Amino acid sequence: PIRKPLVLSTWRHGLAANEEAWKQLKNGESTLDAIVAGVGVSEADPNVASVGYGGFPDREGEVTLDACIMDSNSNCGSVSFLQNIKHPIAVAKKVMEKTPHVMLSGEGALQFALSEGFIKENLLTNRAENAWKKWLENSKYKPVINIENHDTISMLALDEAGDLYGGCTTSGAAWKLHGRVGDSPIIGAGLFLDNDVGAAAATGLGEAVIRTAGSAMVVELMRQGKTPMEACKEIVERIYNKHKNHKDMEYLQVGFIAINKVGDYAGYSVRPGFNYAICDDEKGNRMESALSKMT
Ligand code: SD4
Repeated sequence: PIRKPLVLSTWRHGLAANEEAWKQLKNGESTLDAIVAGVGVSEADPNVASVGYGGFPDREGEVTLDACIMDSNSNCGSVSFLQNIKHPIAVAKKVMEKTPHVMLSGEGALQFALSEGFIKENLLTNRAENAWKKWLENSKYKPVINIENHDTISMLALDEAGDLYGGCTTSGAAWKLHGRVGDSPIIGAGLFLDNDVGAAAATGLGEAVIRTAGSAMVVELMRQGKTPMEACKEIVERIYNKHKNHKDMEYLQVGFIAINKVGDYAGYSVRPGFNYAICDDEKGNRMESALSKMT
């Protein structure tokens, strides 16, 4: 039997995101709206330091946001380098639905959001500002594994109709250069799905995911018959091999989640410490730990 509906989200804050998405699905909302509302919980949570409100800023002290969304017809929308808007995932959905484009960036993305009725807000919390000031004392860009390059919320859903949807949203790597865009708003890198095959999403050091077209590759391996676990593992191993002599290796962490059309799912990461939240009818909403390449 096909395990559906099924909602999978990265990291522990994925639990609250799944819970909201699940509620929306059971209320008969569209799967796309369920994803927007689900990851929107993390975006609005000041304690989640790498998504939306409360996200750690770049080295200039600016919170800049990346997000994207994709539906079962391969429609997609994305925003990158967006500032002062609490729910970039909702803006990404509008880009998909209301413009002839896939991606809007920076000031243009902000103007579009404002024209759609979004409100400009300060997203830098005292906690994030204090963390930034502390970072300024040494000002080294060396992300702390599983902390400063994690917390992106990526959510994948297989709905009652058997269709796949996905979204992800992040404030990106803490202390990045102003203007830096990660993998999360890039369709094929931070998120990809093909409704004939499966869906995949990434978290971790975006540079490494972009270099390897991570999520698109995971989906392509599933097309070739690999299970979500086999596909995630192979791409994580590829990323590890490509980076083992790379300057980024010192702080490299990447994790993928993936689901296929029958509701098999998996998570796999370069280093230990990655986990994800999974919600289905059989066992409810719970955390599972990903296997990893390194120990
Ligand atoms: C980025 N991939 O901007 C994001 C950060 C992240 O979990 O995933 N955090 O590189």
